[in-house]
Amino acid sequence: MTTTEQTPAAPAGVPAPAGPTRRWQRRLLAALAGLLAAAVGLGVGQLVSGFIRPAAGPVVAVGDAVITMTPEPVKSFAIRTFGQNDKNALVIGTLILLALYSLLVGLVGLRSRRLGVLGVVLFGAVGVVAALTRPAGSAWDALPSVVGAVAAAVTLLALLRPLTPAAAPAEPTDDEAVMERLRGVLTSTDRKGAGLDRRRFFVLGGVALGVAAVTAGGGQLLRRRFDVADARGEIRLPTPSSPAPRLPQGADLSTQVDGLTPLFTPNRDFYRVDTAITVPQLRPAQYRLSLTGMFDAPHTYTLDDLFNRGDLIERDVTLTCVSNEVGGNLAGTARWLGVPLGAFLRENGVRSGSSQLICRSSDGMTIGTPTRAALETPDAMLAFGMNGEPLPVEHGFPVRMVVPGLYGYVSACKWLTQIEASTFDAFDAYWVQRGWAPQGPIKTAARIDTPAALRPVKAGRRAVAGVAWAQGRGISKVEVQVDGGEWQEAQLSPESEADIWRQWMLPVDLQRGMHRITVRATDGTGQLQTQDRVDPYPDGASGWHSLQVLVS
Ligand SMILES: Nc1nc2c(c(=O)[nH]1)N[C@H]1C(S)=C(S)[C@@H](COP(=O)(O)O)O[C@H]1N2
Ligand SMILES: [Mo]
Repeated sequence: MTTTEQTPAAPAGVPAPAGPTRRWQRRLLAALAGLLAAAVGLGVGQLVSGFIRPAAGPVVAVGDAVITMTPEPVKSFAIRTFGQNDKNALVIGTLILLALYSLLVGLVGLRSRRLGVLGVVLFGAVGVVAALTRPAGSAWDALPSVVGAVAAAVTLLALLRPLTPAAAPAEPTDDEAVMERLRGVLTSTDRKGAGLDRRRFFVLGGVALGVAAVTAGGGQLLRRRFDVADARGEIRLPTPSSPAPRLPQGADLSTQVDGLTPLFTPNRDFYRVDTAITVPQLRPAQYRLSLTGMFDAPHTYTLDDLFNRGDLIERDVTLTCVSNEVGGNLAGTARWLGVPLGAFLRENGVRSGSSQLICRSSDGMTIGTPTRAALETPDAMLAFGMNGEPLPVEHGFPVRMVVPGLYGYVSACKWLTQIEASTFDAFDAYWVQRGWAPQGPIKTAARIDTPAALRPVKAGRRAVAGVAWAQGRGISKVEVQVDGGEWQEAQLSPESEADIWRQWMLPVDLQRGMHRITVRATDGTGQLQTQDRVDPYPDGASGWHSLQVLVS
């Protein structure tokens, strides 16, 4: 034990608390000091990042790095478990880890300032490395973590000081030192003993908390400068020369069946899958789409260049994520507006030797799309409109790619800023580096929306309904089986295009008890959906969706 842990004689009249109690008190406060230091560090980091770019903030940078480094199974688990909230879960997880770490740093700092400061430096270093290894950053991105760490270290030292006496020698050796020590004891504001100035600690702690709140809030305000919501609101979408085919009367079965997915997914309900903790904010006026690589005459385009073309198309396309489980909801349908991709690529002289388009987004994401699919899929496009609005910022504003028939990870690059014509041999895109298949054609899928699994259902005639998709091939038949009986053919929403899902519906008499309902689809080529159950990794889930319902 060091002298700081000893219990000096208390002034007369003031009961001295037992040694262990104060020891614990001191440790508790030291841990709190660590926590407050971390809060100040994050707040200051947030403030500085407000001057640079939101993604440079320490928490975002570290979270981003965690996403990049997370092994695929964990990432899949996160998408499965937290769905749209996977990023919030990550940020909260990062904050909890940091909080625990900072408690420790406080405790260590009580023992040794040097080690405490080292702990802070270590965290700052993690932030710096994370920020500098982000694909789309600059050296400036390190600044928030550096300044934040300095602020945290200063805070830690300031808060630890009232918890420990001024460097008194372990054994007072001369009279002067003894007197000094005694004076310290007698004049201490902390009536409970020397070296623990609680009042001073709490005053400083309050100041730290205030600094943390003000800097974090200031950072938040500064970040608003980057927000493009207003600019998006001012955009007027052009009219397509080739509008989407008119849907037949009564096309949307969800108006008749409760719990059935609507034919078109409203933008606010559209699933979102990406690695962006802070959504990229691209200013429409500054937007550029550049073409590089294997093109004979590559151009760079502004948003107006794209809007003012005479060959704009509007198409209905269902987007699907490769991470979607059997029965999952990582799929959505929208009416997209944009530039026909095939014509666009030919115009720039894409070379026949190119097998892969490396699509880059402003945040450094790379999505590798087969050149052939981009050229030959009739409804493939550079989309800037979604369900009659400019693309929502989370869905890729101002421009993304849409190629029907391919999972999003190989076709649907959001915040698209560059297309490099290349080959599959030359480059593995982000998800391929993580073991996902380079080519990702969408597998035939059917999902039961209603009744919901294990939700009580009333006996009688009930509509069993859902959606089925096989983009590019279309759906020709959906069959339903109850308790292993005969396969019954379901009614389908009217055939419109092969690129969107079809709703299906079948009235079924359900008696009391547990029942198993299974669905399977046949695609437009007559191919029955495979019954083989496989997980999404590495090229998409397959198998028949089946669930149990309790009928009462
Ligand atoms: N820039 C960027 N684009 C991206 C992704 C991403 O992480 N970053 N994810 C892809 C994946 S895996 C899918 S399934 C679709 C999802 O598009 P949505 O979020 O608009 O539904 O976007 C694709 N485009
Ligand atoms: Mo995806």
